[in-house]
Amino acid sequence: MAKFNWKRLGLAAGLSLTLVAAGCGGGEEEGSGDTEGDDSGEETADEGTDEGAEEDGAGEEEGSGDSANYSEEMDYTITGIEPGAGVVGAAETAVEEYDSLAGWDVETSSSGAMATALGEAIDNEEPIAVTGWSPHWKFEKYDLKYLEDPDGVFGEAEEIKTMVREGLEEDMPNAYTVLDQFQWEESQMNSTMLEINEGASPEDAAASFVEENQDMVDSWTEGAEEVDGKEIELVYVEWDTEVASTHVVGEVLTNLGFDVTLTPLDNAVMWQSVASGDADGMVAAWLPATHEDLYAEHKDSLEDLGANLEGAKIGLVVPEYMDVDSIEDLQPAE
Ligand code: PBE
Repeated sequence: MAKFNWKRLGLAAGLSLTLVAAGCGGGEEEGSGDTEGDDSGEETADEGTDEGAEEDGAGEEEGSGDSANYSEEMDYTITGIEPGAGVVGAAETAVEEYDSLAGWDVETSSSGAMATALGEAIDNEEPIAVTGWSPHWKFEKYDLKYLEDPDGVFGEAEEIKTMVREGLEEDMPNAYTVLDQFQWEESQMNSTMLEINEGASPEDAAASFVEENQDMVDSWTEGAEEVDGKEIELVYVEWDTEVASTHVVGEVLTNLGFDVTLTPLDNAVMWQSVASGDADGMVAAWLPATHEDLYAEHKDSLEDLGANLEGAKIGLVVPEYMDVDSIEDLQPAE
């Protein structure tokens, strides 16, 4: 809880600083315009133009100065997440492929630590580049942008897919039906993630999603019958997206009478456990690019139940206030 309150405070502080800054700028311009405007009407028009030009000039100078220092200020470091994540692997490939990232490091930690670092950087209007993905609540909470990736290292649009172990259809046809029919939209996943980010437990956020979206949930359970305490295990990684989706599916299965276990694992272990049949399924497969290698390794021992969400994306994400648009705008350490 403390973490979330702190973030909200931080965001509020960031916003008020921006407003104060904007207010000051506007005040000064108006002031000087008014004073000079008293001298002559004609001049006012000219000065208006000059003023505009000066403003632009100042803006550019500031911008290029910042952008020259961004990479150094960031210590030539991309703020990553869990070591096994596809987006971290892609960032490492980007460091190898882009001249602009020569000598950079991809620092790994956790999705939570990345989010904290991002929030802190934004509070201080400092530059930061994170391994990002969407859907994600960070785009609702902050003004962020993906850096252009002209070499296509981070792939194009991704789907999040559902994978189950072989034999699930025979053993647990009702769970199979639900997993096969589970599919939702970015906005729904976003609102669930945001609720969790704002302090709700994943269980509570999932329960309220199910309560508020009964028609959609009915379309997932259509044709599935209630069971009496049959055990099922879903595996996931503690990425915000997967925490949300896995708990929503877990809630639906619980309501059908299943005894549900949700187990957080590392990415590679998650794939392995479904492929080996240790776990029953997962809703966390990012394809075609993010988990391409893991899919290639395990696809013959899994059943692919198709997309549960379309229009996902990964890439390097920076705050809007950074005057860079492309990975190529960054600067090598060497
Ligand atoms: N992610 C979220 C994962 C997939 C889901 C983008 C952090 C990854 O990079 O493997």
